[in-house]
Amino acid sequence: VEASIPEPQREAWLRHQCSGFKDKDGFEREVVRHVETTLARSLYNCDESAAYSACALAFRDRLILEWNRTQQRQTFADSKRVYYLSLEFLMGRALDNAMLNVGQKDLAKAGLADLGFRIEDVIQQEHDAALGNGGLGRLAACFLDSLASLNYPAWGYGLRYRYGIFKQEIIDGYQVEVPDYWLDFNPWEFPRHDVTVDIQFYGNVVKSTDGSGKTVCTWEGGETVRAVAYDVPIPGYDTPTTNNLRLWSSKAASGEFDFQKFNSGDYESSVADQQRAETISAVLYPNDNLDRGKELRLKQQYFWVAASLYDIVRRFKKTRRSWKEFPDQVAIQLNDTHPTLAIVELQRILTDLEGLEWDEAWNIVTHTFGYTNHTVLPEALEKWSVPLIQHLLPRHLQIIYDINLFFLQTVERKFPGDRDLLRDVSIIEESQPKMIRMAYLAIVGSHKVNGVAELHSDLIRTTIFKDFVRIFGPDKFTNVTNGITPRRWLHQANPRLSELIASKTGGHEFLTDLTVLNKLELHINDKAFRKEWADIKLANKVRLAAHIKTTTGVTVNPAALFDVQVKRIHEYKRQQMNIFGAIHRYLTLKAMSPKERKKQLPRVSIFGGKAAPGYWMAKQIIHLINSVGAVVNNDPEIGDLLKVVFLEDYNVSKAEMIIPASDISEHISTAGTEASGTSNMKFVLNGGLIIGTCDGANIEITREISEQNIFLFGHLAEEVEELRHSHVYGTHTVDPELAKVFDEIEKGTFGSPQDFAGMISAVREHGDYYLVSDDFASYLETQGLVDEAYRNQEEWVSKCITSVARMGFFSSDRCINEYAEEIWNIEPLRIDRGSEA
Ligand code: F55
Repeated sequence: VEASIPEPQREAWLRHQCSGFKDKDGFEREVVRHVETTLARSLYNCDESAAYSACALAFRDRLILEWNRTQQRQTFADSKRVYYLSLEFLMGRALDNAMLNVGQKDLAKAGLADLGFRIEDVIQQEHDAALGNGGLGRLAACFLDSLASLNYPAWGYGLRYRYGIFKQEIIDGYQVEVPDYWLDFNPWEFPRHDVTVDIQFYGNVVKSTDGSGKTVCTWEGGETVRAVAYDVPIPGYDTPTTNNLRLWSSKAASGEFDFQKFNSGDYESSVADQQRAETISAVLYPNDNLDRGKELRLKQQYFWVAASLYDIVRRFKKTRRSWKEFPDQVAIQLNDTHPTLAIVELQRILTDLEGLEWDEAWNIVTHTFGYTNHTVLPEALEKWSVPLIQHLLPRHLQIIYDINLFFLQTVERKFPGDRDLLRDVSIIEESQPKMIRMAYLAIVGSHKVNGVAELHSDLIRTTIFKDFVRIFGPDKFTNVTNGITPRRWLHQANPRLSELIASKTGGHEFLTDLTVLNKLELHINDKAFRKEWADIKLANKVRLAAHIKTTTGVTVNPAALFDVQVKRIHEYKRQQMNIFGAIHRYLTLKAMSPKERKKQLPRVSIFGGKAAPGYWMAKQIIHLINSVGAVVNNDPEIGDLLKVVFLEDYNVSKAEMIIPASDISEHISTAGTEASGTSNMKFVLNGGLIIGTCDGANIEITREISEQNIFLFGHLAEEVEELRHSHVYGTHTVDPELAKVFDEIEKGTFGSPQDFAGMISAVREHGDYYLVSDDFASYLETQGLVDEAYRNQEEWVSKCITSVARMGFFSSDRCINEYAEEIWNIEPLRIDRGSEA
């Protein structure tokens, strides 16, 4: 490639190649240059927001150079790439991460100080990129960080939503949703107006015969929407590798609006066409673990999948290899079933457009895809109605029927005459209307299916997908336990702890090999170290206390035990049990004599999380938390002994502040319902302990850190089904301590009891599906153990240090290496440092 450029031109290019800044002076020069030219401001009107913009642009310039080099090198090496398809990437802020990953935060801190700014304030100016709901979207973001940090050739593909997850405001104790318009100034994305794909919808299928007598299907008519690529650089930590996240934005295929219609006076319909096109990438659906089957959501899925596959196939074609080599060059991972149409779309490209035979095409397809399942909750398993797919994607429906036909034929050959089995595993559910079971389609079209924690992977093998294990054999189903990136969730979120750990483990190696943390155990008896550890936790709590004060007006005592539950609000995650527990604590304190009360341990009960806008029960839970807070926080008899606060608008950047300030965090889902959980890992890594059920990754955390260091309670997954049955058939009474809590709510202590009647009747009248009553006694007892343990601060700090030392397993680097070896079959590709470094 290089040899084809004439020497004099090459020389001129190389001579003028920009190299980004090299030192503090160079950084300051770049910041000032961006303030004065790019932003058209000056020393006299450079506020923190302008300082952020200029600083981001200076780092962006640096990233671009390494990004370009990475992409050139990966193309030249022609090695296998992995494509991570996810409808959600919950990235959070980029600047701090970019500064740390390229290793120049200290330099930037000093440079900004010279210019009159505090780096913390500058970082805070950035708006979170919040293109996700919760764990699934954040996992995708951690994976991108690990893929780049481990030098894997990898691309993410997603949608460029104009509105990410809504901003949550709490008004009079209720959640109010406000649109999250985040694109006003986004220096981290690069529009690629030359990279577009036209995507077809609706229309009909025409059958014809080609010269050789073969039937050919063509998808004709309908409407077209244009996908435009926006690229986001993903820097690896301590490596020049900078991967690409490509997000698609929708617009009218005819350009701004249809000029023919416009000129002929049909203004309204030309504008309507444009708006309909732009609607596709307008907004992220705010449901987590719930499928609602809306047409626009299906359009989003196909739009994104078709554009991504076109792009991947286009890149493959440039290598001029034969189709059968496709799976040697391309691995595609499906983040849940949301991108499952990719399987159908690739089969369509290979057969209808490229003329391959069905079997050859299908062989390529199944060797390309891997599918990750994130839930066993029935309401979260995607199904699309056959009439809807027929209408929107008529050719895809035919292909799905063919995939199903051939699949059921292999089942019939393996298990002759088993009609029940055929019905149970059919991709088409014979309901009214018929539904397409997307998880089944994803399994049939992939070579590997994985769950996200051991218990979860066992559960999918033995329950929802058990028939497929019989059909395909056990090797197709595997486990890859989730992980988190220690760069963001330790180094960035908790810089002081990161430095302390570095000082005890011989540098920052733990950030690229988290198992190095085990060296901390050698220092467990070092007094000064333990003191420093405790001081850092206290400082993090002081910072959170200040945030609580400014955002809620509530004063909390940083010496109190901080008890945190921050995650999406969902009945299965059981925030209702937590707040019932807090009410119980309040009643217990109220019943005590002042003397007895004095002996109690002060606690701050901290909640945060968004409810899906249409999830009425989740909103009721938020309202109850705020109503309890309003009473408890103003009760002079209680004082510091109990505070209950709900933190508004929980997001990634708030998580970075809240998690390091936790003493105990709650991961209390009904056993068998939380696939993994990842915040559990973040809390322990930041020196907090957890109270939790035997669910998801809590079990593996226990295995690693030992039972001594975690507060487990509640029934086990294998007991859940029987307990639920016992509720329905009558013998069930509410736990007496929980009954007292319900009585108090019904007395009106926390406001109008009607407001909370739904939450109570879910337990008392509607079968207590999530086993709140069954686990309540065990929960209270274990909370008592937490109080007791916290009183012994020396022991407590030991538990925290020991736990952190044993968390090495939960790095997303370990997790990505497992995917790379077991599922993708890809190797790292090192990028040389540019001449300047
Ligand atoms: C979003 C949209 C739909 Cl239609 C379905 C699910 C979701 C979603 O947000 N799911 C989600 O966040 N799942 C979580 O994935 C995490 C990463 O694997 C797990 O840790 C967590 O247990 C699981 O609930």
